[in-house]
Amino acid sequence: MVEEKKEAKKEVKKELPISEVTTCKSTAQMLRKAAEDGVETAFHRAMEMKACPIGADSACCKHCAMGPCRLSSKNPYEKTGVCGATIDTIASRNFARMVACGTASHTDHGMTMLEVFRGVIRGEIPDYQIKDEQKLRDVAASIGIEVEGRGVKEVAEDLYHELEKTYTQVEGEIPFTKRVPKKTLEKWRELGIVPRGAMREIMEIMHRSHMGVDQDYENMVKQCSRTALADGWGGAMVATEISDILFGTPTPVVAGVDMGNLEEGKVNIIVHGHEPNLFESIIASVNDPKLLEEAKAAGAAGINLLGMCCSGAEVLSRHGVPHAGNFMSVEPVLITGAVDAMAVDVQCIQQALAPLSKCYGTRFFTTNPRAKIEGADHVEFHENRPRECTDKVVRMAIERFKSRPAKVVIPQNKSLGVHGFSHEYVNYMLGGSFRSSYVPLNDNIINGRIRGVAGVVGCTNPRVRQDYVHVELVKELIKNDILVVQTGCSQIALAKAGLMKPDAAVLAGDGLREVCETVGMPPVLGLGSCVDNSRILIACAEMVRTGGLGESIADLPVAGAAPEWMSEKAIAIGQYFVASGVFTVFGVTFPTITETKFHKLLFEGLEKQGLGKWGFAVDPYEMARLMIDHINKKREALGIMAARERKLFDMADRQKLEAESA
Ligand code: XCC
Repeated sequence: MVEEKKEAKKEVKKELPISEVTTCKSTAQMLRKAAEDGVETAFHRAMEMKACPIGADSACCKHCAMGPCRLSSKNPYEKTGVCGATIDTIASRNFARMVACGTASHTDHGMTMLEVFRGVIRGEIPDYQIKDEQKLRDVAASIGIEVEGRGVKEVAEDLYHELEKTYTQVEGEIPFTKRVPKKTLEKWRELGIVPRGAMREIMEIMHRSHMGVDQDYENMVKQCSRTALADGWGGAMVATEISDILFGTPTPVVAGVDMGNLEEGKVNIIVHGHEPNLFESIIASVNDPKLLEEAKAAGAAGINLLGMCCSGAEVLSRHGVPHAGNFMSVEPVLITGAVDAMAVDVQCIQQALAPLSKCYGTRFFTTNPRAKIEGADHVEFHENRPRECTDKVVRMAIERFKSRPAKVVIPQNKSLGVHGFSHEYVNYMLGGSFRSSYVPLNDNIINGRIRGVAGVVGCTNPRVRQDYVHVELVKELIKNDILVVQTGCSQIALAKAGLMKPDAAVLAGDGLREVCETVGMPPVLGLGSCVDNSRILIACAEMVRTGGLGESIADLPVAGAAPEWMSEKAIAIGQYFVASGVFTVFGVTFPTITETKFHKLLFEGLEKQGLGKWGFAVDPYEMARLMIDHINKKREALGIMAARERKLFDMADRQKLEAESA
């Protein structure tokens, strides 16, 4: 092994208790191989590095050089920072910066999509086209743009200008607030939390969290909501809608998930990150006859393209491209030795991937000018000539295939499931093509077959057993007749567990099972990547608009969870769901101290203001109980609890009726 490869290896001190850190069979197998190969992963680093307890409670402040100041988690009001900042100021300021960073990540991603859209409609980017004209018209009409009798270009140009306001507008309300249910929007206006434009809100939150500015935690939380809403109903929603317009709105597709999708005899290429542009171009590259010929000449049976994390979840939904695993499986997949190249763009790319890929001779490429990694090869991706980058990645992968330096071990686990449930398809699926609507969903919630709907989303995290909380929580929810919608790494956890198949309906309660069997859908619906959480917001708005379940999102019998979260983006997502009116439960840890006023505002006060609220539980069954209790509480308030208790009309009822009428 060459010198630099040796450097990438670290001495692994303690033995990793593999069955305690993951329930993913492929990841476990690769962690055993890691021990043989003498390489380390985030699981090892998390075991060796205890999380900082003061940071975990958000009881430290490093916003100026009079500190950093540390307060006591046990006695949070005992002292203040040097400037006098209380625990509520410090924790709310830290929280605000997490929201700002998460929002910035999604909105910057959305802005890239919007720039590509502009380039496409102005003829500057010939490699992409508008694939879904109907979606273009629907999105435009939803924000008041005239579409009748107008050409695609005209509508697209107006849509571009309108959506640009999501970012640049300094006064007024961002465009997608037109999709928000009236009562929810009125509440936001009353509280002063309607976002003006993402750049303004992020700028303001950064200003307000500077030393000596906003030192009232309630005021700070308002700006957290305003900023987060500029993510969910702003940047993230733009990213989803523009991706659908350019690359096609997902419809259900059967696809495989897990490391068993790697193929030893083919050139294996993985794309990992978040922006679909790179992935769409690499799909074109791997299907290029010339490159396929080059792969064949190198002795390969073909080129095998897989996704990981969110860009993987997005193309899994949109095109049925196989998915190799979620966030905590990215290092383990390199340990297979089967990955010839990995191309990454932005977000959730662990720095450790660069040295680890060297250990296995995998060609590792960064592609985005925003996200370079020391030690990685940078092949810049330009939207107006995307194939320059992606053809090169494919060629480098073929080179590596020719002389694979490491032994290849591919875990033989592969789970087929149905993915790609956009909110448009849910509409069609439940209502049928002639009466597509959310009426059947609302009816089934009102009559109690479906108790409610839960969004289970988000990351995996080496501080908890990988996939375990996601899978157990979702099983418990569907058992209790709660329809589950999913995005991101959580969706991949459930896909590996086999719950994305229609026959998983046997695990659901009687009511949900009946609906799933009638429609032929799984009880767990995968919607795509993290920005596609915006599909859940739109579905909630549709449920309100359809009627019978209250007047605002806060009235709906719904709940959300990110059971194994780790990123600041997850906090932004959680805050926009809470501000939209949804009870949202997080696991792992939560950056507050329970006894503080700031904590009480997030976990109780916001609901009293008419919004949603935060919840916290580590145990999946406790988490499910919190969500079910909340959904029951909402059913009670809507006066539909009795319907749920009523016995459903079954075969015995029919026989009785027939006997009576005979
Ligand atoms: Fe996964 Fe999006 Fe979380 Fe990253 S943040 S770990 S869901 S890849 Ni969305």
